[in-house]
Amino acid sequence: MNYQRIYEYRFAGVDQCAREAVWSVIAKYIKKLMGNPEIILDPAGGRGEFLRSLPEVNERWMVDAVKAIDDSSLKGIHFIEHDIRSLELPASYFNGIFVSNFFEHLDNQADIYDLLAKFKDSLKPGGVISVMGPNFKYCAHNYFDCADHRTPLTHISMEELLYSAGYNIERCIPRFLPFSFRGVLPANKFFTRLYLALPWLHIEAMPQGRNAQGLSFDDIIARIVPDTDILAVSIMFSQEWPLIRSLINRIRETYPYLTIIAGGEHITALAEFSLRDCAALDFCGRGEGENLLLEFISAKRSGKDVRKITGLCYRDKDDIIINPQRMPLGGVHINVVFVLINQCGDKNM
Ligand code: B12
Repeated sequence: MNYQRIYEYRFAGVDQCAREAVWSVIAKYIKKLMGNPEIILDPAGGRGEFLRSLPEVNERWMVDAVKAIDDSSLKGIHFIEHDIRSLELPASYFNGIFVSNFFEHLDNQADIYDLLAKFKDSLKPGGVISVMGPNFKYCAHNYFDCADHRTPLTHISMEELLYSAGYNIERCIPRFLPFSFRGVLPANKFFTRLYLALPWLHIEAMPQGRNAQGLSFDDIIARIVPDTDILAVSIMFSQEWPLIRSLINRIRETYPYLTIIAGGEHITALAEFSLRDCAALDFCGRGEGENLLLEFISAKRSGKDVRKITGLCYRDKDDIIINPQRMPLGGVHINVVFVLINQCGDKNM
């Protein structure tokens, strides 16, 4: 297949300057999502729009079977003209790999899996892969309008492939951008920035096809006052645990020294499991939290030992210690309900 002529035909009406302007916004957004990696590989770089938008990155590696741009545009980028599938990559080397619009071109899922496993070996421990591409779930009617698209992929099948190749899924955005460069909407830097800045347009997707609407993780984290020392998380329903676990992990990355304590019905039922399942979680509080949390905060703030607090669960090396549960508070619940009703009444009047 003559890819050169395919792309010439496909992008005939697309202004390359507008394309690059849009990429400059997307690239910075993605780099931040990936945790600002220092050494990045783009294994199917095309015209290099992603890496060329990130001159501040220490080391930029780009691979492509066809060299589509001249040497002067590739300044500062380590370019290798090769089919990525047969190229030997350095082991444990990259902090980040960004794969854009590539996997759908491979023959089948097995080939994608092999490549993902190969990328995993070339990532440093803690490295991040970010995969972007057309989502068959949302553009099935024109997915195969591209003559070089072979394998249908959705955000869910991509998650399965990534997970089976040994990655943990931190974040999935099923509709990252609403348009393609030859779609009906204009490829415009201003619209792209606006879209990415409006979190309520995004849907946070979780493993196994679950979606979570509302504030994105970034926006929740941005609302944490930077000098916070204790963060209390409430988890009522167990089906929310995978989402909240990812959020707690993300909060921990941003605030490594924050004390994180969780409570609620899920935690009361599964405190040990939750502590084992989420290394970023420091403490769990079982049962009613009113007095437990007060005792916990005052002990922490006055430098006292929190381990004796009734209802608290914590790690002790490899063990999880579950303190006895607290007695219920009794009448307080009635008062709480009464106050809530009053507040609702005031609001509605
Ligand atoms: C009201 C309620 C609902 C309402 C929720 C309305 C809302 N959004 O607030 C509705 C009807 C929508 C609902 C639906 C469901 N519910 Co319901 N629901 C309840 C119920 C009866 C009361 C929850 C409540 O508000 N309690 C009052 C508050 C103040 O208590 P609390 O949240 O537990 O918090 C206290 C402690 O847990 C602790 N605490 C809380 N957070 C924190 C944080 C920290 C750091 C600490 C230290 C302590 C702490 O202190 C608080 C004060 O004492 C509970 C049963 C119960 N008795 O608790 C079930 C319960 C929460 N529901 C349950 C279930 C299963 C469901 C459904 C899945 C049912 C279904 N099959 O559809 C759905 C799920 C809905 C969803 N969004 O996903 C289960 C959850 C079990 C689990 N492990 O997941 C419960 C526990 C009932 C049960 N025993 O089966 N539910």
